[in-house]
Amino acid sequence: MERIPKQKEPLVTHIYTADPSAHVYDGKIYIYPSHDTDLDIPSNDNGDQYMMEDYHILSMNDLNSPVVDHGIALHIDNVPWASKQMWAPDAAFKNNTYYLYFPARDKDGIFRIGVATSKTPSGPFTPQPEYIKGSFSIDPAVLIDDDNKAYIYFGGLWGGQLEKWQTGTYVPEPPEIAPDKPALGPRVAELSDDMLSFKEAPQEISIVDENGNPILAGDEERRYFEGPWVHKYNGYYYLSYSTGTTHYIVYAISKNPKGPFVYKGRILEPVIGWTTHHSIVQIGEKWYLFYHDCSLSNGINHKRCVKYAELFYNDDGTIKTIEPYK
Ligand code: FUB
Repeated sequence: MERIPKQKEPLVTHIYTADPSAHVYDGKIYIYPSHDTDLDIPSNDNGDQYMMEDYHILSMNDLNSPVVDHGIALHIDNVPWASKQMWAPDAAFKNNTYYLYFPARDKDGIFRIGVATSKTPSGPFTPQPEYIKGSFSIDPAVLIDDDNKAYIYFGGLWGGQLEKWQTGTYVPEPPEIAPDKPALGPRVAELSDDMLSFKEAPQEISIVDENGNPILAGDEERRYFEGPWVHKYNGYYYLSYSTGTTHYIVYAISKNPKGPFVYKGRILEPVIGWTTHHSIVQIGEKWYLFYHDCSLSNGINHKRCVKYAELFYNDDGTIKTIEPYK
């Protein structure tokens, strides 16, 4: 299925897509989204309605070209350790190889992160037989830094199970975090040179306000919920993420890939649907936000569509907030 893309319109309409991770490889734009199912499942806070089974990779020669759907790049039936829910993926290129990082529940129902490889950016991808040792929770995003070190960021609350890992091991019913305590942060780990394992134990990222005080769990307009993405601009690392319950994409910056990150502001106002999830990519001289909403299904939370919009910086490096429907 092909169409001419237009800003703020669904990139494709023949399948439901979400959680877009956009990259430029060999001068072409590749989008690694979740592939939402067309099943009628009631929504709950555990995310049981997000029953995705495979990934389709989309590409465009440029933003004025038709979108190509490359078909199934990886199916859960071929991932030995996974049982269900192939959630938001990301891709990376290193060692002459393309890597697809993806979360799924293991056979015990615990979210883990797997990796699959391909010689081409559109796949198909061959999964490693086991999930990445020491991985947990959801929403992997990989940054390859200018010195060629690779970092994986991940973590998501509620259905994403991040609260269950506060002690470093899985606790099925963890105590609630009080609103006046620091919010949980996403996790980061440097990846091994072969990109298939963690080089170190993941560490929690601290997100602080302009005075250096941690963003608190009760500060739902700014606290981390899920969907981390890190890009670099003018020597700063920009960590952007979803605030979940308040439905914003916000960002914080740092001089260090592991933080602490200082909260700066909003990138995207709420979209139609509960979740909001994005990536930020430079294409030529311009910057773009890829995101999703539920407009294609008239608001059904687990039937989403990927869109994009140009992203603008102010002179001081802050990002102008995008209104999705203006
Ligand atoms: O697509 C399933 C989940 O919904 C993702 O992992 C979250 O980021 C949210 O978009």
